[in-house]
Amino acid sequence: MPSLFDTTQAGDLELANRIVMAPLTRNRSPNAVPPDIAATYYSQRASAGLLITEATAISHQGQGYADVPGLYGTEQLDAWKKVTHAVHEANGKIVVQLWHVGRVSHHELQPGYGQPVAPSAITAKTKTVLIRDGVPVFVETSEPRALALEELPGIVHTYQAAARNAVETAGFDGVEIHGANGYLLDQFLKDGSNKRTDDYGGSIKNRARLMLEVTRAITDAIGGGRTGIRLSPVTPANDVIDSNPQPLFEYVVRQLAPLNLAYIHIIEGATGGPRELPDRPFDYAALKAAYRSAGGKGAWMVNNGYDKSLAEKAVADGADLVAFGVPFIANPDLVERLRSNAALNKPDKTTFYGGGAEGYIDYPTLD
Ligand code: 8OZ
Repeated sequence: MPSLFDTTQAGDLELANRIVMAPLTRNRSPNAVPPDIAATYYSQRASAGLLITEATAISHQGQGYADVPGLYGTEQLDAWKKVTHAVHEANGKIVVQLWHVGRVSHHELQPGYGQPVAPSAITAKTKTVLIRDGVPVFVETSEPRALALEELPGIVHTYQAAARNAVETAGFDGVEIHGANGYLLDQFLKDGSNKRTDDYGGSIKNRARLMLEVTRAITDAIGGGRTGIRLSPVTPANDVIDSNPQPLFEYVVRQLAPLNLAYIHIIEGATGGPRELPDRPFDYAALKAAYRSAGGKGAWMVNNGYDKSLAEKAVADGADLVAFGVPFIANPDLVERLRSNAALNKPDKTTFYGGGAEGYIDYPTLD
C-alpha cells in the first residue's frame, strides 16, 4: 500500500513524496515581480514532493489582481530564476501555475486601462483587489468584452511562450495550466459564462477547444511530462458554473489522456470551501476512470480541505498526489509535521494577501 511519504513519479518529475504544495495567491509581487523573499518562502517549503507556485499571469492582459506575479517580462523571469535556484538548492521541485484571469479583472489592471477579455461580454459577479493608497480594497470586476475569434490563436501562443520561458529561462521543472476557479479557460469551458456561437461555444467539444489547444501548444513546446493542469468541475468560484459538468469534464480528461501529462489536479467541491455541494453532485471516481480508460497515465492529484487522515484515505483509494493549501502557508515543514504527527501552526488570515515577510517567511519549523 503506497504511503503519502513514498517517492513517486509525475510524468518526467521524480517526486520525493506525494505531498504537494497547492498554488496560493499571496499578492506580494509589486509590478508583477516576485520579491527576493519569495525565494526564501518557496525554498522553506521545498520538502514537499512538488511545489506549485501561486497563479502567475502569462501576459498583462491576463492580470486580474494587485501585486500578483507575471511571467512575461525579463525582470519577472529573472526574479523567478532566483526562486527556482533556491528551491533546487534545497532539493525541491517547482512548477509555475500559468494564469489568464479572463473577465476576473479591473480595467485599472489592464493594458491601456482597457476592458478585460472573456468568452462572452458577461460581467462576473465577483470581486477583485486593487491597492489604493497602499491599502488593498475589494472592487467589482469590470465589464468584459468578448474575445474575437481572430484573437484566440494569440492567446494560445501567449500560453505557449510563457511555458517555454518558464522552463528555458526561469528554470522551472514544469508548468501547471490554471484551468480552474472561474478564470479564462474555465470561463470558456462552462456554459454559464460561454455564450459564443462560433467554434469555441455551444457544444462541449467547442467549449473545451481553447483549453485543449492551449494544453497541446504547451506540451508541444515543453513536453507533456512537464505539464500539469488544474480543473474544478463544480466550484462556484468567480461566478462560473456549468449546467452539466459530469459529461463536460469527462470529455476534457479523455481528450487530455493522449497528451501524456505529468498530472491532473482536481479541486473537489467549492475551492477553499465545502468538499460536497448538495445541489451539485459530482462523481470524481467516474472522472478518474474516464481518464484512465482513455489511456491517461498522468498522476492523479486531489485537493481541497485535506488533512493527514483524509489524504491517507485518498492515497489508499488510488490518488497519486494530494495538494495541501493553507496548511503550507503556516507550516513550511508540513511534510515532517505530517510524518511525525506533530501539531500544526495556525495560519494568520490577515497576512494571506499582501504585505511582506510577516506571515510569509516567519512561520516556525519544528526544532
Ligand atoms: C485567492 C485570491 C486571488 C486569486 C484562485 C488564483 O482561486 C486564485 C486566487 C485565490 O485560483
